[in-house]
Amino acid sequence: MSSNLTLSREDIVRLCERVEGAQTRAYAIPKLTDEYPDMTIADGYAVQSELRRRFIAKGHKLVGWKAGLTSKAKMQQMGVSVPSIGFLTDRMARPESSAISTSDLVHPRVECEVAFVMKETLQGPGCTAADVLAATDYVLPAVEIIDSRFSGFKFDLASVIADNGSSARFVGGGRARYVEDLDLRTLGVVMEKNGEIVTLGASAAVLGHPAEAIAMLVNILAELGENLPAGSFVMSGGITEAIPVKPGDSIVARFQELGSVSMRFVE
Ligand code: OOG
Ligand code: MG
Repeated sequence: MSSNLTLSREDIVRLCERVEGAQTRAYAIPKLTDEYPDMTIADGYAVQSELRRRFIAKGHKLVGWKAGLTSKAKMQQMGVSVPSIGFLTDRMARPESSAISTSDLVHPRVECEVAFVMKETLQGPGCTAADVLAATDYVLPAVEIIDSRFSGFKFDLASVIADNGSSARFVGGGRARYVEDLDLRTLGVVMEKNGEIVTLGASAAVLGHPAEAIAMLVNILAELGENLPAGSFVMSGGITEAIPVKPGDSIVARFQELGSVSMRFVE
């Protein structure tokens, strides 16, 4: 990845500070490519890695990773064509059935995902879906609350990656299951907002099989010089499009075989 870097070290630090400000103080910023039109995906990951280092230096704990833009619905919604990854910290986790504040978010949206908890460390390149399934302790249903910090949802892949894939909050819940007891390609999911179905899908929407998305994530991590440690919590990517939420909304995501995950949003 480093071969396609166009940003200097000073630019990377500058953009990291810009993204960190938008994330921690919840304000929208223009997409980074307005100022750096030649920004590459490698540049995006350089900014994201700098952000990860800063959060860890401030005491945030890395709990796992997420794959993003792994379904056609999401790629179309976001106008991009390649998947991406982002990191997850303990500060982003919220308990099931809790009230989630929106005052510290910019444009919150919710999406249904299958989450994996790993029992063995995985190292790319060359990681396959079979390797992922063999290294998985269990899977559980999750809702990711993404929050693009870019104004007017105008962005491109390099900017989204620098913004850590819009990662903001996540909620795991439902019923944990062993992968050998499920067919992960055919799980139906339904998302309800305030009691009405707002979107639905099937887990095959994620690269044909959610384990494929985790394999892709492990192979991107290898390019960043990282592995996927045992014990990691990993989200495999939105199965459905992301649905906007505001204070007063309540969300229930119902997953076939995995139970449901719920939360409500407050000021
Ligand atoms: C990028 C985040 C993508 C997913 O699951 O596809 C993502 C965005 O839509 O802002 O988390
Ligand atoms: Mg997601």
